[in-house]
Amino acid sequence: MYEPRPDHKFTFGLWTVGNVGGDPFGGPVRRRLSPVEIVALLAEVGAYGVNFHDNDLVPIDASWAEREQIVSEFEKALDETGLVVPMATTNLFSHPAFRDGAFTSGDSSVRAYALRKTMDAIDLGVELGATTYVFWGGREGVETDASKNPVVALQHYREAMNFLTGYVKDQGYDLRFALESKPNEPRADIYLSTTGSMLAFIGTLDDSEMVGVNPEVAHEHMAGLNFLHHVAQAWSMEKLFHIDLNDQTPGRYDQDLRFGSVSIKQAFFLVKFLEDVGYSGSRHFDAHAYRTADYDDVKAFARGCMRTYLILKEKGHEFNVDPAIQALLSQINADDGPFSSLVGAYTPSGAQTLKEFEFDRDHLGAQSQPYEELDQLTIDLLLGVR
Ligand code: GLT
Ligand code: MN
Ligand code: MN
Repeated sequence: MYEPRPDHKFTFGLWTVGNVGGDPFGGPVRRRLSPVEIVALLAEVGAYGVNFHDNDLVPIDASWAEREQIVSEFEKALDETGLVVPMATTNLFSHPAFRDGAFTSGDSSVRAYALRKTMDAIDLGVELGATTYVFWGGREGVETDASKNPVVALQHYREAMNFLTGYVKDQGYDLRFALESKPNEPRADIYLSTTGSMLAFIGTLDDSEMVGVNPEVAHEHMAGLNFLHHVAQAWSMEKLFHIDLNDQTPGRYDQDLRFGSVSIKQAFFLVKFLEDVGYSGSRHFDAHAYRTADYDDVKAFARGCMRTYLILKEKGHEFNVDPAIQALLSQINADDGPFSSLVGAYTPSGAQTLKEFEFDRDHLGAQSQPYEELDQLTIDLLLGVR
């Protein structure tokens, strides 16, 4: 019942199950797997697709001949397993050249190299089938605001996006961009720190119809924000092009934990939302296993991400057909008041009616809602006692 299938669109990055368990206080604890080995691992656990940064697949110093060899071996592994590549992205954060930003660097040579690296990586992603291209600007930020004018930095960011949508159109690629925000880490402060900031920024781009967002659970949680609300805003603006699922305790370092392993209730409402609205894109798990894991446990981690999603999907269905929950929701959302037709679109007569009406605010303030009862029913359902 909770077995992953291709139509569930579960994907992982090469960097996720391939994470070798290093952290700022200790080195790798797992052997580095080759991209072909990672494809085999993902096929074994039942994933649909695999995503990558350019340098997860092709080392930054590889020759063209080496690139061609790597790509052909990777394609063979994809053919043999049936895995697909729905998304690709660029590593614009590891090399010291990007230590003070890539697209927002004050140095036009760094910005030029970032564009060149991204064009090459877009070519690579498209060659392997990607139709979504993620931009996570991990180094696009500051430690001190003495260093840069944030208006100028954002203008450079905008120019880079405009340049790159121009490139994609010129090449005739079927590719959309998905911008991913994060409040901090690795920079002290990263520009465009929330999904809402990204949505506003997209509206200022030349080819804004080609650009949406890739919200990540952990990144809104790090900022102590409600992830579902950001996803819902993106969805309502038709900008939810991709999503990164994982988990995170608010206020801590970037944990990238197994999906649903910390915030079950938030994960439940997120999955229910994605399923209820009919989101049809990838469910990408941008997470990694604990440092204590070996590769058997990494498989348990990957299976766990997908299993929890499918359990929560089932719970969402149960919520939608639960008679007691639905009766409460009908009661809560019933709007039989005389104003329901008046408060939508502005009309002069509607405005006049509102201005003349004697509102009984004490009566309005005396209306209570059974949200405690509703929430406890939700908890009972999630804990499996309904
Ligand atoms: C990195 C980051 C993620 C991004 C990846 C794409 S790389 O792991 O923490 O949130 O989605 O660049
Ligand atoms: Mn993250
Ligand atoms: Mn991510």
